[in-house]
Amino acid sequence: MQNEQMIQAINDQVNKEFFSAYFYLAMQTYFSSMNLDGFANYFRVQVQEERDHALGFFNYLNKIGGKVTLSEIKEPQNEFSSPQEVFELALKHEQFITNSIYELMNISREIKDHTTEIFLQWYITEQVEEEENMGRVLNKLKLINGDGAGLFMIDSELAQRVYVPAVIPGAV
Ligand code: OFO
Repeated sequence: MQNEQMIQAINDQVNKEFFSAYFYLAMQTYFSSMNLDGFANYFRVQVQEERDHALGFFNYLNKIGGKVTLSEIKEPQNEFSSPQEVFELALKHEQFITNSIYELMNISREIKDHTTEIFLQWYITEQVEEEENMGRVLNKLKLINGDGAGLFMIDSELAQRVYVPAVIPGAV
């Protein structure tokens, strides 16, 4: 696979995934500053997952002989007004990433790059989970509507999240 459009799109995706890690790191910092350690843990794990996603694209591009070009990672939003706002932004960002991966899939189909198409399947499945996870927490935050006791219950739940390294077929 040496299609320039595909290589460029995967390079862009490496940047987007590292930006995701950066964005979620800002969210982790916000929750740490509020002493909501469970929420901070949730985003700590999310940052690690995004790094895995980025390196998955990076490794895949290396493996197929495409040139990796690292570009500047833009500054993320660093100030947030509430936990609900954070999860609204996180869900919106995951929807953006899903669309971006769909676009990669569209390119691979157009150019009949079956190898990349198979590689992208893992990400497509992963995005269902990513949106679901963000959406689930967002719905709970809407339900408690700023109630302190409810917030601490969600915080305890999110403290349980554990990082499991991603094994991405085709990227190891
Ligand atoms: Fe949060 O998603 Fe990466 O790919």
